[in-house]
Amino acid sequence: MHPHGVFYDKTSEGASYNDGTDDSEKLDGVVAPGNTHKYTWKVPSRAGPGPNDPSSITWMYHSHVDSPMDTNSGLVGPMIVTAKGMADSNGRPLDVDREFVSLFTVFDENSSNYLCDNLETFTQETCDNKEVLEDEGFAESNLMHGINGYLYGNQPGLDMNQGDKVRWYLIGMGTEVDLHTPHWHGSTVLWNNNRVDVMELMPASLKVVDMIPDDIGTWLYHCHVNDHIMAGMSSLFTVN
Ligand SMILES: [Cu+2]
Repeated sequence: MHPHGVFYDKTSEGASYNDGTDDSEKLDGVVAPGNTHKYTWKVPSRAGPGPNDPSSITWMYHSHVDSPMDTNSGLVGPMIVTAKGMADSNGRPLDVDREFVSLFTVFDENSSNYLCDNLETFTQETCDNKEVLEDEGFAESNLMHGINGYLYGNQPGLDMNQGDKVRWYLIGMGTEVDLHTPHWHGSTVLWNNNRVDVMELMPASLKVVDMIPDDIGTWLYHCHVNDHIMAGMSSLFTVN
């Protein structure tokens, strides 16, 4: 498990590469099934919000054994840091009513550790059938254009009240197709004191925007890249 942004020493970096340290002793980069490893990640002020940031920001963590394959298997998550003096006892920013994390990525399930398991569980095929694996239509069907892994408006829980202070933590991941432009209908957001209703995300980008929804209703929240619109990269949020 490799974290972004926080402070760690070599035994808590969570990445195995030729850095001159002894992986057989530190064991942080590859933790085998059934084994455990304790990571220590410190949060000095340089891991918290910067001068132009709001009261909290997001980092992320992900498996770094085979980073593309592991993140396409879902081994990726957010990590929110709130400025000193701005957090409640749970670490949440005091000046915000609602927080939402959105991961924009095209999960490539062709590159997932679970491809063969999924084939065997949900179809009559197995990975022994190379014709299936090489079929263009099958490969395309495994590109899941999602927000938090949800496609075509199926993401639950994006509910808020009119006038709430809503914070959106945006995370991009993926490869060269993963240029995403999250767009909110019915509201605008502030990013870095700029007024926008569309943001720009590249792989491993981390951005925070604040919204005060004023327009009651259920609204589209989607990536504005044409190919991604057609492939279902959309959710709904509701302002009560
Ligand atoms: Cu997109």
